[in-house]
Amino acid sequence: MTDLRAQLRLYLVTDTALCSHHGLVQTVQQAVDGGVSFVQLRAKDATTSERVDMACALKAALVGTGVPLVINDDVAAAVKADVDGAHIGQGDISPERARALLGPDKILGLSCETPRTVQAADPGVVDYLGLGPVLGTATKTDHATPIGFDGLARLVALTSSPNVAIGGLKAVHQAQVFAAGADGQAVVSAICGQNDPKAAAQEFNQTKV
Ligand code: TZP
Ligand code: MG
Repeated sequence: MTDLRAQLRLYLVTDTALCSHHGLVQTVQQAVDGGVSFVQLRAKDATTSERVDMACALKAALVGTGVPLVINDDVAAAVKADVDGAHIGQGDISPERARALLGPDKILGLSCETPRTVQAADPGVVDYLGLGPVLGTATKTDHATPIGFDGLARLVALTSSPNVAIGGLKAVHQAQVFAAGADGQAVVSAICGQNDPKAAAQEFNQTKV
């Protein structure tokens, strides 16, 4: 059985503008070569049909890597593209509805920013939690107040679900992320916005500390 906690170790979230330098597929391919272990297609301004096209291209590029691909916000696109799953936020469709659409075997991730939302997440419905934002970030302009590494540790302590920290994280933060007890680190600009996405991914020494 695949170990989701291990797959969450270095989680890449794509950003259409930041990936434009090398192109989406090349950026992701290079990042996976550098050690990225999970990919989320996040294309905020795209239509469902555009997301399906992007996801199909990414899915083809990821064949044989064992790296899961999920789509942010758009469960319909995830179903249509038949990727590994979807990631939703508190303002998206409910986890129960997302699970019903995805079926039992796909991966469902849920963003949680507060103790209340972490405690409300049903491990029978949701496979993993995205926790944050840990630090401030320019990548997501409407993010909630950063929780810091102490806040991250408090959220991690409230859940037995696999989880990944997100928000303003760079390779230099890896020790603090793992010290807080998170299973992994989700990044956008630390990899997508870099000239060499493979080298940027390699900077994340993937030894759990
Ligand atoms: N959700 C919370 S913060 C964030 C998302 C998608 C953006 C993180 O971007 P970066 O560039 O890794 O700080
Ligand atoms: Mg969302």
